[in-house]
Amino acid sequence: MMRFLFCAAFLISFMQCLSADNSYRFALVRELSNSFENSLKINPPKVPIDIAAARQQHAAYIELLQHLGPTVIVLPGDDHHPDCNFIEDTAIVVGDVAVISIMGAVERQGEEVVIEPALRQLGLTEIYALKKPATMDGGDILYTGRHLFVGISKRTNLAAYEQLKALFKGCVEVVAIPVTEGLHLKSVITAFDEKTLIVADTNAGQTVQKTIDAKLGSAYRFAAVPDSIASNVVRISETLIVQEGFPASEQILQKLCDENNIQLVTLNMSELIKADGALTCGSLLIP
Ligand code: CIR
Repeated sequence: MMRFLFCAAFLISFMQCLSADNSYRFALVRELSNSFENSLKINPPKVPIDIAAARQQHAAYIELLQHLGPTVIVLPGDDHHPDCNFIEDTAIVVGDVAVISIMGAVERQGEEVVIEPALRQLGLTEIYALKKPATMDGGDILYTGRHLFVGISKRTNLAAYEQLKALFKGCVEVVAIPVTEGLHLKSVITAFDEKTLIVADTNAGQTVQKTIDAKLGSAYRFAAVPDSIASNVVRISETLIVQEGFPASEQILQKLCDENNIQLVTLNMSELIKADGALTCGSLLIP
């Protein structure tokens, strides 16, 4: 039985404060739906999605995660939910605590049903459910190890922020960040490490960076990349996964990796990008 957030703050206050290292025990992923071509899209792609290529790219992503250490659990796809492979949006896992989303797009609501039992099977016991009127997509939640940023976007609302703030009180500072353009907070910013964020050098990215600086002083260093899509990276242990095909951004990220002894690996996700998917959205990483 999942706990609802209104009674959760008391329970969680017994937990130890949360720390982030970049290793993960598990990665939950989900097969592409047979209806993936009907996935939600901000703009229709100029060239339609090549479904066979999308499947190959998705498979390569899963193979890379396996190679980097986490045990990967592949949940079956759901033909009623064309976006189901974007599993990041269905929940967040911070330390030992999971929160199941009420996703901001009604078309996607229901994808989360299989997530709670899957997390339980992996041994998680602190699993909470957001309560209406909150809506949240995991793509709006960025945990840096020091702060939990909550993008307030078309998909994630202030009620979700308030509930997360109550849940994590005393464990981690929860910070609201307005997202003025694009889909999610993590469409323009992700973490390289606890102190360094990778941000898109675009209006939306600069606005987010200014908000973080205004709220937290100089708590973070920023590495700005010219391509929005390249600001969404996945860091697992000593490896950084970045999008293939964005050389100017890759050069900046390669330098950052070299300075920190991190291996950079590229993945071509062109067909998933057409459905507004980035790199983080394909997995739910469990520390
Ligand atoms: C959607 O619009 O919900 C999907 N087509 C894309 C979701 C991408 N999710 C993410 O980056 N976290």
